[in-house]
Amino acid sequence: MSGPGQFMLIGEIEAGKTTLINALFGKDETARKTQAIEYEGNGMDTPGEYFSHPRMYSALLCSAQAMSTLVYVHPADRHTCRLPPGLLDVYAGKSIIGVITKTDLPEAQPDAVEALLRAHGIQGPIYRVSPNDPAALQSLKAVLLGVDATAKECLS
Ligand SMILES: Nc1nc2c(ncn2[C@@H]2O[C@H](COP(=O)(O)OP(=O)(O)OP(=O)(O)O)[C@@H](O)[C@H]2O)c(=O)[nH]1
Ligand SMILES: [Mg+2]
Repeated sequence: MSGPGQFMLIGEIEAGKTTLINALFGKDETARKTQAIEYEGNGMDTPGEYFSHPRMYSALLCSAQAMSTLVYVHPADRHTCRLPPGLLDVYAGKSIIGVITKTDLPEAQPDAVEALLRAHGIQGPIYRVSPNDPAALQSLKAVLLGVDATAKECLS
């Protein structure tokens, strides 16, 4: 079966990774702190510590090996980025995209954050999401989950 492939969410603690994966898969639950790698469909959620603590990079990169898409998740109200140059480019042939979360917050500055992500080497598409923007989520779903998932949702 050909599909969209596996994707992995990467980003700082409280970036909004679990909230995002829950929204992508229609899980109506409040995100709890992620303690270990968790799988949902073709997606992988990682604890922010794997990204924020350099000693955990090996775990992050080991898990990234089998993924076809690496999704760097960053909140719209955070103006620093700890993405080390080249961390996500260790493997050739992966799709690397950015997602800016929390665009609903009053202090959100998605344009500035997008520029920040570009400056840190994210060259692929950058999506902006928030809980009150279902259309934006739908576009991301099409990319990460593929059209089949969208069709399934329409039937339910
Ligand atoms: N306003 C707003 N809050 C959000 C959004 N996404 C996440 N949050 C909140 O941000 C906090 C952290 O969200 P999580 O999804 O747990 O973040 P995480 O990246 O999974 O964090 P770790 O598991 O610690 O790595 C929670 O209180 C969420 O409710 C968003 O788009 N808008
Ligand atoms: Mg989490």
